[in-house]
Amino acid sequence: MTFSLRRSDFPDDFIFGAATAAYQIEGASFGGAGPSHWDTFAATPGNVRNADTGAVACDHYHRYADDLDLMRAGGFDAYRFSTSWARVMPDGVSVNPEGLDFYDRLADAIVERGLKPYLTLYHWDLPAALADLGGWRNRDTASRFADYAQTVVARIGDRMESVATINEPWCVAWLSHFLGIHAPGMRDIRATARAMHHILVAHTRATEALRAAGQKNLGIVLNFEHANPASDIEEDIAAARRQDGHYNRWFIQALTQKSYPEDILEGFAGHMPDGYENDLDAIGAPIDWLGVNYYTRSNIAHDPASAWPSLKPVPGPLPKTGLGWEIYPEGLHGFLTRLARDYTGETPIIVTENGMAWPDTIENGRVDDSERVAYFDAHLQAVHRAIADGAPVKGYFGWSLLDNYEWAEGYAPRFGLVHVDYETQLRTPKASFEAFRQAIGGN
Ligand code: IFM
Repeated sequence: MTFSLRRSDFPDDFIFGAATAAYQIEGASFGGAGPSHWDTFAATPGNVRNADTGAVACDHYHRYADDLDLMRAGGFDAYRFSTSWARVMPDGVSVNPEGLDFYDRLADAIVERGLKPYLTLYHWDLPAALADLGGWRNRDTASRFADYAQTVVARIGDRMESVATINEPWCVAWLSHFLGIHAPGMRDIRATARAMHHILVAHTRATEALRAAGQKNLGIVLNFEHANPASDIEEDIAAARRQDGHYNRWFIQALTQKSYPEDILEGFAGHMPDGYENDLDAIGAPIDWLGVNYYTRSNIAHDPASAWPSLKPVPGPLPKTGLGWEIYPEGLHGFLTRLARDYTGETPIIVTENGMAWPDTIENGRVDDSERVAYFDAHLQAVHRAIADGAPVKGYFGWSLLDNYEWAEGYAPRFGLVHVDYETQLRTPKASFEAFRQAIGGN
């Protein structure tokens, strides 16, 4: 099982990598980490499938060296990882030296293997002490985030190829405060409107602080999901447009055009924080690169029975991943070209996550994940087409290096290029890992 494209089909400086995130792999119970809102969310009945938690996860805290050896064996150029705020600052404010020491060792280990480190500062593990103060509803969290960002970068920034502030603001704000699916599990439009803005203030404050400290190559990672109208009736088309607005347009428009989409502001009327307009100029300061996470599309129907945005996702006809997500590589090509055309121009774009869950089985020590090989193949072709069409795409990271903690879905969905046996912590590279190795020239 191989990909149809190889490294030589992409530009010479194109980066191939794999990505992970701290809470999903490290083991939050190790190394003096404080409680995060994911620990408390997972400890509450009904929030996470099987009541799974990130306490041990893939035990990457102790096994990082072996995991990075796998990255090198796969022939990857770069490793995207995140630091845990709750590990670095257990109470959200004061530093845990053990936590910083861990990331110092990790940074060295990445570089020693010839990998470029792509750091993400916030991949959702908000210290519970800050959640107590209102979390992302509280504007002050943005300033605390800037302090944390400076602390991490002061210690490991010298070895980082690039730094992203926030992973997937839509998940931090909408999925977590409107749909209630992720921590803190709220379903409240006012909380959502505030989180949708404060997360960008956090990005801005951190970027300003890191630029002042001389850190280079700063970006942010947004997730995009193609919003497909469930039918060609006018109401469904308008509903899909609203879905596109809060999901795909809100953050990128603020970051590149210093404004929020009018149609979504109307929905948030009365709930945005006072004076939010005064932040937009700073929010729109240039970034050095944009990270794009892409997985699927949604089919959106008008739902007259529900409050704004009066829409609901309905099942679509395309083949699906193990999580029931439609496989739609055209959407990745669509976003890469649309972003460059409408928003980011020549600013480099990096596909920072792309991958699929599948109920893999291990037989005779092998995982033949041919469905995942086909998924990656189709999406790499979409990236290749986008580059040919002029989009400045500079890299592609598969999600994920390891099977890991898939948030509210617990450990059931497997996204890894490498299978993890959670009883023994044995790692087994899958056929998709081998397909990458062959395509990009690992050992
Ligand atoms: O596992 C997540 C990751 O943490 C953020 N992006 C999407 C992935 C798959 O759901």
